Amino acid sequence: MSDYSQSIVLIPTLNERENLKDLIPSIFGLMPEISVLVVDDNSSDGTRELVGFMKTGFKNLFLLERKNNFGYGRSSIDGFKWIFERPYDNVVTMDADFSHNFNEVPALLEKLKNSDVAMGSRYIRGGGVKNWSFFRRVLSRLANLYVKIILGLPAADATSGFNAYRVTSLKKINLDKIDSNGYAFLVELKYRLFRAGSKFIEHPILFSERREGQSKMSGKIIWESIKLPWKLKLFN
Ligand SMILES: Nc1nc2c(ncn2[C@@H]2O[C@H](COP(=O)(O)OP(=O)(O)O)[C@@H](O)[C@H]2O)c(=O)[nH]1
Ligand SMILES: [Mg+2]
Repeated sequence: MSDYSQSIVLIPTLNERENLKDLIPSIFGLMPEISVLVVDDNSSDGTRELVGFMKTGFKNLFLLERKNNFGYGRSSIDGFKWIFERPYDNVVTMDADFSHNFNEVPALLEKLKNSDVAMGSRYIRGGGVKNWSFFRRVLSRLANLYVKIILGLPAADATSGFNAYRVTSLKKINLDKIDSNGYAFLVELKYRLFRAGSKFIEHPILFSERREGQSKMSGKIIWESIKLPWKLKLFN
């Protein structure tokens, strides 16, 4: 049995009550010693109230309530900073909507023993995508091809958000320099980690369409991803 007490799962949320009510007990059911940090951006569906209520039953469940400057990337950064102040060695980032299979968290943490960043990847052997719309499949493939050509990152799936990081490697980069927020945030974070000398490993994951609620994907998020690789290449 692995010891998960030094590991924490970071879940950014925006209106994910219906998913979290099943996801949180599932994570603790699989890894009772692990911690979970939900970073919520003013959800209006009772996500915070649910987590507040569940905290009474799960002593390693934490809630970071953000008040302004909303976004996936900024929530992740605030979550990392919260984690830096506490005695954790490993962070796993995942979505709340069951697109990322919590059963893979132990495998990602296992791979982190031989790396600094273990990336969940849909686009290596054994990985894949299930029940996703044609539009989202094409968009995801194009985004990865585009990033690969411009930045040359050693990652088949640079926009994946299901990853394990060593806290020491995250501490080496200046998180305050990152200002991208959607998918671009994931690319920028990996790029900066790579440039700081982090060792990457990929782990195959099967990504599936969200269970409940709505995607927050938008034209603004896509546009930001188109600009980002050039910004990183030309100005960093
Ligand atoms: N804190 C926070 N979380 C967000 C925000 N936008 C999306 N999320 C969360 O990030 C994860 C992925 O978002 P999702 O809408 O599923 O994007 P998709 O999978 O690309 O369609 C989910 O857990 C969302 O609740 C945001 O602005 N703030
Ligand atoms: Mg999703």
